[in-house]
Amino acid sequence: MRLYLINPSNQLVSIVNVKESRWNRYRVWKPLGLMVLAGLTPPEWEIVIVDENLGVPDYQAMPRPDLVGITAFTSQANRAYEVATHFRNLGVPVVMGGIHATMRLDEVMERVDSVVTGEAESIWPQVLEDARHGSLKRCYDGGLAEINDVPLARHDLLATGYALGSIQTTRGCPLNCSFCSVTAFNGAKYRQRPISDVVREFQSIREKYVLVVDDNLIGTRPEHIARAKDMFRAMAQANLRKEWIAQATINFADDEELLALAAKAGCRGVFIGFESPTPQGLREIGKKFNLLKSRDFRASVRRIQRHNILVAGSFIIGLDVDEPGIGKRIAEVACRYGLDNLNVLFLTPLPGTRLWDQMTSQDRIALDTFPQDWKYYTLTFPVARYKHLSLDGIIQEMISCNRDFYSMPRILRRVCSSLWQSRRLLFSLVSNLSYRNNFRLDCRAYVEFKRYWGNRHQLSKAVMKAEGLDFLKQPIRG
Ligand code: B12
Ligand code: SF4
Repeated sequence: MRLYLINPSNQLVSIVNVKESRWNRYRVWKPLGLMVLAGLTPPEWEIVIVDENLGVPDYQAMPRPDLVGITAFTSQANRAYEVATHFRNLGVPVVMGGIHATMRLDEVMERVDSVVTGEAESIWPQVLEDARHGSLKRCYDGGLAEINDVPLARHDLLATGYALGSIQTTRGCPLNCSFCSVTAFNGAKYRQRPISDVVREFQSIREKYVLVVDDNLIGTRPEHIARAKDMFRAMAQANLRKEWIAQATINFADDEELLALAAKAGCRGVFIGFESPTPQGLREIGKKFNLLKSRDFRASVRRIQRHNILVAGSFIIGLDVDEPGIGKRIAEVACRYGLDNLNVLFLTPLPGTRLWDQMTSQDRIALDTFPQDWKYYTLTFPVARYKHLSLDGIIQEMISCNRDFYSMPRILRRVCSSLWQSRRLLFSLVSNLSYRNNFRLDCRAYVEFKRYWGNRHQLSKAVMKAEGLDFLKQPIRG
């Protein structure tokens, strides 16, 4: 039995576009969900994982599979449906799973043979068994997995072509920020994998550099942090010789012992969501956590960096509190905090989030012809109507923010400061140049996006006028 597991591409996502920018080789993450599925698959299946981010293969020339499994984030849904159609036309059954399938079950069911919602650990062997007997059900629900049942991912199946390996050590996040799908998909309960599994899986990764994909590496409560420390101790003791980066919340900075252990275990960088430069913004998205104890962000960032760990920060543009000038303000704050990298995204309503419900009820989703418009749900395009910012306005804010933060003099200053403070010079240089280059690609993409948006707007205005419904929509500025 032959199984293809496919990660569809979205050419509009500049960070996975390796052909456009060689720096992206250091930013393409492996499709870990498919490697975990492969780990759950019995040996009688011959498995091929296709990651279209590394190039779209000639499917016609490949041997006919018995089953195709497709994963997709929302931004990959369009391409997922194209791939599904290709195989279904050949009579090959197609199963789709992952976050988009879970949040848009009806849409996905119309386009594939079978859908798996939720985490797959408890259900995938059953799906394969049914496929073998030609009796696939239309829908399966995996719910939330027992964390001890998460298998070791099959790193051997994607052994070449990547600069970085990846691993997951925890699932879920209790914080439930309004724009984020993690709590809706992986649950509010923070689940930690057995430390021995994590160490064994690290040992099976060939790459020296690894991305820990956890949404919240250390969790929020004392017992989570105690377990994170134990995990770091075990990693150091196993002498893994890996260097890794991870995502964490700002409380990572609050415990010197934790930082020292993380650095000893190979932590070289953390990606932290700061989200908004104002307390009002943080309250709007429900990230009250960042406001605790009247936190000094500059001091927190510095504490992390003292352990030779780089800090990349993420912010959002387009909150209801954001007014013209927000782009420059974010760049200024990011420099003041001393961030090594800045990643700014447009506020984007993703299906399944509280923000989605709110924007839908307020009729503020501007690109809402689905599934076609999903390709723009990459967080790098403004797909909604923003309170104080027009389409042109919000794009200009993004450009001015990136232009400020990634100007060559500022990059040089940051790289020199990493050298001076003995942080990772090469990491700092590569990541800054990569972000600068993606900013250039994104600027090109905005031109095309505005054309697409303009056509869509004209069309919908004409249809509504013809139907006498134009009073229903608020005017879209821009
Ligand atoms: C790593 C990661 C990335 C990597 C991608 C790596 C890759 N190729 O997979 C990078 C950095 C490139 C990335 C990019 C983006 N990401 Co991202 N990313 C993640 C992150 C942190 C972890 C994903 C992961 O590896 N999880 C571990 C694996 C084991 O879990 P899993 O993939 O969910 O798989 C399980 C189930 O879903 C299921 N399953 C999955 N696929 C399939 C397929 C079949 C057939 C079956 C049966 C089951 C099944 O089984 C698996 C085992 O239980 C998630 C957050 C999260 N917790 O999921 C966000 C997340 C998926 N990303 C998100 C977003 C928005 C993006 C971007 C659009 C924007 C951005 N800049 O971040 C881009 C777009 C990428 C694109 N190509 O279009 C959102 C997606 C929301 C949505 N509705 O789509 C998430 C949920 C984060 C969030 N804050 O909401 N991301
Ligand atoms: S943004 Fe981060 S902290 Fe907030 S819910 Fe998502 S994973 Fe948790």
